Amino acid sequence: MEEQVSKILKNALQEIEQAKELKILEDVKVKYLGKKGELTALLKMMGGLSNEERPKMGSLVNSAKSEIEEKLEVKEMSLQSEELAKKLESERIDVTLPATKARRGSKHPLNRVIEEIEDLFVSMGYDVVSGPELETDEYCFERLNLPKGHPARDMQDSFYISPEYLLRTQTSAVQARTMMANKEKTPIRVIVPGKTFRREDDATHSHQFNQVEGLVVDENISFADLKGTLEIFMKHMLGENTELRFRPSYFPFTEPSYEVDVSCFKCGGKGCNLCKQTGWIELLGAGIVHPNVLKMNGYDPEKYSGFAFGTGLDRLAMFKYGITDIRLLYGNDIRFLTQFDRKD
Ligand code: 2NM
Repeated sequence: MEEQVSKILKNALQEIEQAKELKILEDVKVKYLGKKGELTALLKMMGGLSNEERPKMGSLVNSAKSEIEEKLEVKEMSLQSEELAKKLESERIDVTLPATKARRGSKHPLNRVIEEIEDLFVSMGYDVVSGPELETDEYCFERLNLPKGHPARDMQDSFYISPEYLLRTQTSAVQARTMMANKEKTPIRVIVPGKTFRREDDATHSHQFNQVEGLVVDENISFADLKGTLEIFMKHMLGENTELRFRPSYFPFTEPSYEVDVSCFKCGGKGCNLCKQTGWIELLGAGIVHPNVLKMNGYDPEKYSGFAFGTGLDRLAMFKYGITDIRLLYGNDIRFLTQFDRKD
């Protein structure tokens, strides 16, 4: 029986030593120490031994048992840490790998220009106002001193929805609305950026385009205020060296009226292909608000005067960024749009 114990012990220790996985180690444990295990069987046989033999064999079997238990525990711990290390290795994440690139959108050149203009005028105390794109004949024409029969109201040039409603041909309708809505008839300083619509479509004209118009109404407003304001505006947009030239013109809502040219920012006024050798580029319309317009919108022309101006944002953006075809602004071509994704 002694031999049997040492044989079992030897086998058990060897199998424990060779176990490569926790599962196999568990099988070994059951094989020797389980209810039907080999060592357990020996313990059960103790009853049949003589009184002299029993203590000796008992201590022999028990010490074999504790040696096996001890080795099992040591092996179990080493297998556990081995398996954990393997798991950690296989599930490792390399935090230094480059991340999937987030695709950032870019600001449309028209919006860049609009925001730049808004920031400038807000800094001078103006409000930014918007209004409906579908306008009434009353606000688009009547209140702007374009009575029925005026050639600018021609069906050929505008998108009429009904005899009364049309897509606005200029944002001035919003200025009329601003004057009418101001019940106290206090001074006004507004700019109105927005979409406008006309029945034309070629390389330099789109049926839809963007405008910004400005209106100031106060006491003692003069041409000097208009001139200074437009100078600040254009120098800010196109560079400090920009010069302005006012040419007499005609608009029904202003008197006197002007076409305003800026010195060519490509050649500095010497003459080039951009300014068609003239040194000047026509960019704005402007004037002193017609007394009829003030009167029709509730302002007393004896007390108040005002100036107004308007410019095409598409044209301004094209000059500022050197864009040669207006249709690029509305084509949604990502190769075009991403070129403006940087500080100027
Ligand atoms: C322009 C040119 C000249 C203009 C006039 C008005 C209003 F409402 F006061 F009558 N708003 N905008 C105006 C004047 C617009 O655009 C080329």
